[in-house]
Amino acid sequence: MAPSSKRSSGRALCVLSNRLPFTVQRNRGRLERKPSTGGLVKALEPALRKRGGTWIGWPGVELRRGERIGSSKDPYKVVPVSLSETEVARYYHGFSNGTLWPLFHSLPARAHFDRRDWITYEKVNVRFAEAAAASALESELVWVHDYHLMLSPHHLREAAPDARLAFFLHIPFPPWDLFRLLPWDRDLLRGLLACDLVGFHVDGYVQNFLDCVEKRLGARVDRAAGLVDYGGRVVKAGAFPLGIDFDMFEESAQSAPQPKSHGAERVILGVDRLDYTKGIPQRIRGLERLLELHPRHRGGVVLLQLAVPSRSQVSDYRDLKREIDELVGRVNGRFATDTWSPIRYLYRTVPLDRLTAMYRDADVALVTPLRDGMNLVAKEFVACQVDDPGVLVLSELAGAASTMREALQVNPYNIDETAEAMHRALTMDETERRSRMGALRRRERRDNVHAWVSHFLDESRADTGELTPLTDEEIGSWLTSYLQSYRVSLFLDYDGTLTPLVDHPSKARLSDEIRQTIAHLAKRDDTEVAIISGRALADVRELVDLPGLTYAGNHGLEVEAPDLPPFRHEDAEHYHHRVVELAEALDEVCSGGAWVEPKGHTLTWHYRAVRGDAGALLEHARQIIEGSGFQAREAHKALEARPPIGWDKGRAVLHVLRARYGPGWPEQARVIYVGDDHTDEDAFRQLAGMAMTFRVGPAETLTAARRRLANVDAVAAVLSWLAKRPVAGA
Ligand code: ADQ
Repeated sequence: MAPSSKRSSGRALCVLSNRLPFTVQRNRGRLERKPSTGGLVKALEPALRKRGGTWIGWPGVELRRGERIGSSKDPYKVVPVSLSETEVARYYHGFSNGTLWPLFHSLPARAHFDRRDWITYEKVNVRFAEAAAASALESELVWVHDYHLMLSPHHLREAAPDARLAFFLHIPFPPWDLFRLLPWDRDLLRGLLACDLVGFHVDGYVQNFLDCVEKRLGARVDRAAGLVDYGGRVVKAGAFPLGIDFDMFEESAQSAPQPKSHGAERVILGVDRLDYTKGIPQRIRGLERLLELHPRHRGGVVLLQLAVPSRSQVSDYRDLKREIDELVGRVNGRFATDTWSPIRYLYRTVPLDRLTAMYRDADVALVTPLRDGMNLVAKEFVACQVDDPGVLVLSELAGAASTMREALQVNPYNIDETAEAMHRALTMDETERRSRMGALRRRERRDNVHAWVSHFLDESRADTGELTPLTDEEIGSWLTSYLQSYRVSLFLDYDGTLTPLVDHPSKARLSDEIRQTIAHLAKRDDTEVAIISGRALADVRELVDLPGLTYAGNHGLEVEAPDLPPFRHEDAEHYHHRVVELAEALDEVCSGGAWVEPKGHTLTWHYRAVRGDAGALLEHARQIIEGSGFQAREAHKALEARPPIGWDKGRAVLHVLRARYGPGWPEQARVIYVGDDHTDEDAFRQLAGMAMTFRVGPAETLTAARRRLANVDAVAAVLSWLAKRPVAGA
């Protein structure tokens, strides 16, 4: 996608979600819309209608060429993203529901990891981003929803660098030890960090996310403020607990038909999608235990369990259905009498007025998921408690538990505890029921879904804020235990690391502060400093102009160090004259500001000054370089032509370390490498596990470095910390 940078100041909203606000079905060749009843759609729709905008999503059917589903009567634009059957299988059932759903719900044994699912997931995410790119420029905000679309923000950011992007995750964000199981964990984090604002239901998920960002990407985070410094761009992460349309549920419960007769049975209600995260089998066992522990409830209590059919194409879900059928049969078989059976199980969707009547008339709601992002059923039950109040038994592993404190909270895996909570709920006196339910209702009425939308949109408009500047204490927390009292061997790239990137290499000058710090470091007996650059050695030596340093030029093909014999890679010599020929051949791509910098054994073709799309020119230059027998490597707005001799900055660093300290160098010195470029990635990879590596600057590319530093100022702070550290062995 070609980048564009204009941003609209209008108030239009662009929503991206897996599903559109309605499902399309093909009925005798004609497309028909069925509105979605989900609470989220009900909340987002008015916001979109008010502000105008676009909703982008999968319509639920594969559209044929030229088929349209938008209508001129739509209050906002509807953009369908059509998916083929295979794409639905791999992106939706495969990666979204077969990998992310179980893993994010802390059930890793159920997650499968299939590279083909991943590839399709990425492809579909790119397609969503492409569909949104045009609207992004006209919108005040692009709001991406849920785990199906975690990569889209990254692709959107590339297409519309100045767009305001936000994401909300409706399921839990898992702790680092689970998240790291995912082979593509870094890609997902990078996807989300392309946003300005990333929202979760509760603070626990925010902290898990920040933990993963820090540990996996080495980005700086401010946990208290919920900020991430991702290569100099600040991203805000926050908790926005979702609410429901309280008034709608309350009114429906008030007007729903009253039961014909109030039976003698007390009702414990369960309402769920049929999903293994919802803990339905555990709940049935809980009821069985209740009847064992407290026989007085036999004949007097019934568990009414509603289950909406869900994802029935997936075998795990079919197995679950079978398991529940068998359990219901077993428990009913064990306790039923001529006139009573303990479980009534309905496997279907029920219309709203029946659902709200059931909520209203239930004595106890049993909401015991094994893990749940939020859980709206708990909130809907509370909103419908308009008469004699019942009691909510709630899993402490649902996001809802963090605010619904007055519920009776249980660990859903603890069957005895669940049984005792049911008993307590069934025997609770009215005064206690009223005070618990009163508090729950007041909170849900106030923190309803409309408040949630406003809160999220307000936050997306607010200034993201800044992280506090890097402190010595923070740098110390990264380096002290690694360095101990070893000597330090420090390798520093030049352009973009020690100096900001500028429009011409000749303008990249060291600041006095950094020069003095490096000079100071070089004078220490326990520190060796090397400057390792893609520039010619003589060039970089002249620019830094400090004694006592090691200089490596041409990505390490030539090295000069105060204590070592000079090094020239022997095969590189053969390429000297060929560089001159290549420079001439590249003449034809030196137009519109592009130019060639011959550097002895290597050469750089720069295109920073080319206006507009340089894609075709870049491709042509690459062909010339590769056609001349050189390797072409991307650098910042440049292509590097290097001899194909298997030598890079990583190998050069290892050469220096071995030459200086011998093969046992890891026992002699601690290595720190700081760089900002693709060419530094070679060193990050070679040194993995044997050095502290820092990647400087904008973060859209993934890195093998251990940590990120935002800019040259952050590098200066690290150098200054190193210069001030106590002398080794003192
Ligand atoms: P879900 O996993 O779908 O949502 P939940 O929040 O409980 O879970 O919502 C289920 C919805 O389905 C409720 O609105 C409920 O009324 C409805 N429903 C269930 N059974 C029904 C039946 N038999 N008939 C009719 N309606 C029925 C995901 C996350 C949650 C998060 C929501 C919103 O998994 O944790 O709360 O998104 O962010």
